[in-house]
Amino acid sequence: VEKHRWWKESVIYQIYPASFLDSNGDGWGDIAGITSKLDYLKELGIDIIWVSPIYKSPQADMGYDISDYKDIDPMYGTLGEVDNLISELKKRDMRLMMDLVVNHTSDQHAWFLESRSSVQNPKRDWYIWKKPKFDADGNRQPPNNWSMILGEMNSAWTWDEKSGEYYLSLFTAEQPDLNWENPEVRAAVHDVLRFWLDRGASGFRMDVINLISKVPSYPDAEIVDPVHTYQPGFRYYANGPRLHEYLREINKEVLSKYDTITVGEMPFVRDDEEILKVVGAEAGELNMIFIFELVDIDNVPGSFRMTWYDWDASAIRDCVNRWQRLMIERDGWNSVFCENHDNPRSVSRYTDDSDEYRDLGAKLLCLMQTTLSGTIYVYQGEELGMRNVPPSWDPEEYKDIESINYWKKTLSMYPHKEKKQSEARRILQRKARDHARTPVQWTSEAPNAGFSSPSAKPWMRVNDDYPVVNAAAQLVQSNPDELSVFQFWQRGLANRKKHKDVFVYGDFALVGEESNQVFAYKRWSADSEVWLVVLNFTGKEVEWSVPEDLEVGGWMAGNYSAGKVEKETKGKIVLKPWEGLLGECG
Ligand code: TEU
Repeated sequence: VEKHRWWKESVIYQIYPASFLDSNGDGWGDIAGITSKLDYLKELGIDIIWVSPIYKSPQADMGYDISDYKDIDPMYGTLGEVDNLISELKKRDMRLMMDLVVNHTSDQHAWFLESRSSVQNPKRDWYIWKKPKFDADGNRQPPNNWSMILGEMNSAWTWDEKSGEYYLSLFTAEQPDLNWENPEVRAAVHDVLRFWLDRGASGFRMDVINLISKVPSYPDAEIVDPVHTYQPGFRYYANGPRLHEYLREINKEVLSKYDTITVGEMPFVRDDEEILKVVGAEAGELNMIFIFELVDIDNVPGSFRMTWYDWDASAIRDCVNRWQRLMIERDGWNSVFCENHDNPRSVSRYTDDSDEYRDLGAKLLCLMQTTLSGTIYVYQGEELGMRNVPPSWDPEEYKDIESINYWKKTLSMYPHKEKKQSEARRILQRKARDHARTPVQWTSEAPNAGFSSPSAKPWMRVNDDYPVVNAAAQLVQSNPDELSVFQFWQRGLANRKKHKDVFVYGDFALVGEESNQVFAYKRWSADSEVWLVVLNFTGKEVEWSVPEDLEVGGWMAGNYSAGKVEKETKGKIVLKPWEGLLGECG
């Protein structure tokens, strides 16, 4: 693995600005709120913050629908406040990553308003417009059967009555896809990148960047779900024919002239060779990607998010193992993450978020992430072990456009079917994006947990558990024998940096028998000791045999203890529920 790259060793913290910290009491988080917490983040061990979109936006999809790439939405602040944020970051030797959303714009972006205004407009071709099709009965139909990603039962095409054509809108009707085939569009995007790099940003998280090239014939998708009219079409727009050309062009025109970090969000693609074209050391495209294997672990394969699929530790193990190999054996690079703003809370999803196990579960996941190769991304609140919203919340509390579309559609399709409705409720309780979007719980202060002033009404309801789960409680070490989740992350990140030859750049191998309960691996480098990580991904006591060829000198850390762990180092050991161990081997 190619060493000594700052973007490989850095730890990134994702901020979902609406829910991070509200400094002016309007119920929405803001840039000044972010700036006021930089010391907190520095203390945690963060080097870079990635801020989800703060540009001007009608907020149909919480800022992932941008109407001006070069201005800030007033609800978040001003360009001057971003400049101030950047200089405060620099003082602390930290950096800023912007969220670049250029597969689509808002339908209120000036480019789209022009494009929509008439078939002759010079910007018509900046978006993807197509004539309708007609069925045997003469009814108007969209150009193909692709379904919408954030409203999976609808068509991905939106009808424009005025010009008599459809435009492609893969995510929602308010997010028309840009036409990257048009060189003017690409030049306009390059210009946006330069604007932010010149202002002092250090790089970009690139939203669904692998969807920018579509198969030009726009074929119908195969039917995977006969109940619905529209079908997932990602075969025809994920890693499409010109993707690599476009990415290399971004590099040549812009990135190569700056010292940047780039991470491309890359859903729907699993092919190793295809991935290495993007993130291989010599690829010249992106530093790393977000691959969805781990966060899609509970989706029905081939489907979108609003489905449920059972999984166990072997699925985590296979996925992690594959990724560690791709990095280490083939000199690729990648990101390590369990959470973001599009997924439920990891402690609720991969472990047990009951009062008894929440703390242990969050630490188990921390132990795993901080001991894997890849650039680490911590999502706001993950360092506190924040959990999903309680099942008792009514679907009306959910604010995300995807959840709202899903719930409305369920009610309209099954108005009298209680069973269908409760199934849908159950899916929302497990999978909705809202779970990660509740306000960060800073203190135990009622009623807004320090996110906003007590008299404000937060844009989204605060999780009921804030009196127990909050940052203030976790920053103080009340009991020397016990670490909070925050402190456990702090230690994990520090240990990773101290031993970066092992944990960032080192070798990786699975350890022990194949198991659907325990996931164990070892890490080492040319001139280091071997480290052993053992993770019990069940809520039961499990017996595990230390392999005979591993001489474990001692267990240096574990999620049940603040210091050295007293446990056998040879033969059969008993792992407690959700126990994770880090051992040093001779
Ligand atoms: O998400 C892209 C995306 O494809 C997934 O979140 C998708 O919804 C999921 O895989 C379906 O199973 C990005 C942003 O992170 C998200 O917040 C935006 O809504 C979306 O793009 C559109 O910009």
